[in-house]
Amino acid sequence: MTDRVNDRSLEKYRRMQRIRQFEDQAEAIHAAGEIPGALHTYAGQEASGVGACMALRTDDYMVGTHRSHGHPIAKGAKLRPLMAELLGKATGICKGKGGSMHLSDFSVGSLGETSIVGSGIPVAVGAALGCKMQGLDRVSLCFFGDGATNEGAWHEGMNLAAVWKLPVIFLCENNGYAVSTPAHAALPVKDVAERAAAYAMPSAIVDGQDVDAVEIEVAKAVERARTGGGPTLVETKTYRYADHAVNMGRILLDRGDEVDVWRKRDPLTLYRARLIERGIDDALIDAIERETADEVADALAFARSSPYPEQAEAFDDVLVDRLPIPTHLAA
Ligand SMILES: Cc1ncc(C[n+]2csc(CCOP(=O)(O)OP(=O)(O)O)c2C)c(N)n1
Ligand SMILES: [Mg+2]
Repeated sequence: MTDRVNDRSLEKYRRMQRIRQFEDQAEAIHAAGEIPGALHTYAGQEASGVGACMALRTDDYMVGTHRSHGHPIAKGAKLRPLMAELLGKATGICKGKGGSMHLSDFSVGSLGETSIVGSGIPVAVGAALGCKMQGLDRVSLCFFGDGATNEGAWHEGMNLAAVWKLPVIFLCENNGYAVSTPAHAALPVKDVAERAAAYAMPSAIVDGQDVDAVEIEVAKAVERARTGGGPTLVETKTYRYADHAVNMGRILLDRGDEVDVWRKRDPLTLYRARLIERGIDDALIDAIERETADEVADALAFARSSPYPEQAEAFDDVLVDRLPIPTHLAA
């Protein structure tokens, strides 16, 4: 195994660790009342986000969902501004105005997340249209859940991207549920991937707990998009460990022993074993885990010590600057 392959594998492990430890920390401080609002964690789904983002270039676009702390981290975003945003601080990536469900980090191509299920799809398709019109070879990857594929905006976006052969990767993270509704109760098809046929779009189903498998499948879709072949729908079969949103009191759903079953195929445990199989030293992997813990602790200390935004800034950056009023309309 060459050093380059090992470096890449370790980077995937590092990004998955970052997400897991960031989420564990976020859940703990949310329980302690340090984070306002709802918090949807991504623990369990790390291989899906990291595998997909490792197949992208930094200047490619990425759009997330309400469950998207992991997506910008997977794309290489720094932790300090993300954690500060969760705490609503002025140093946050959206200056404290976005919070957990509206992280965006343009420095890594992350166009943001949205709490309206399915509303990221037109944004990703629009970004892809922009790339095509400007003759750029950037692609646009859109994450969404199984539930989002029942939204009208999803079907409209799929259709338009297919008709105009736009460079989009539709990445469905099928975790089996939309809040407490099992996917089988809301979808007439067994696999979301089947829906691609309605738009004459290629599709693939991949093990969402296997970071390498996800990267390989998404890389094919990226290549197709970049070379003018149009969009692809990739479905990752994955699982979220926590409730739909954490620390919300009464659990609305009894998942039996399902969580334990999925934990046996934890993406980090699986990948650690694969790295060792490839001859990577245990100590190197342990060091990554320790370094990540330091990074997350540093991000939290930074967030805690940062100021809240000034009241006077409440309307800054929320809308475009006020447009000049045409003279014939001015009083
Ligand atoms: C348009 C819209 N409908 C309903 C909701 C309430 N809601 C928030 S998340 C969610 C479930 C989404 O499920 P899925 O797309 O599978 O994503 P997951 O939470 O499983 O990651 C729903 C119904 C919403 N935020 N927006
Ligand atoms: Mg879901």
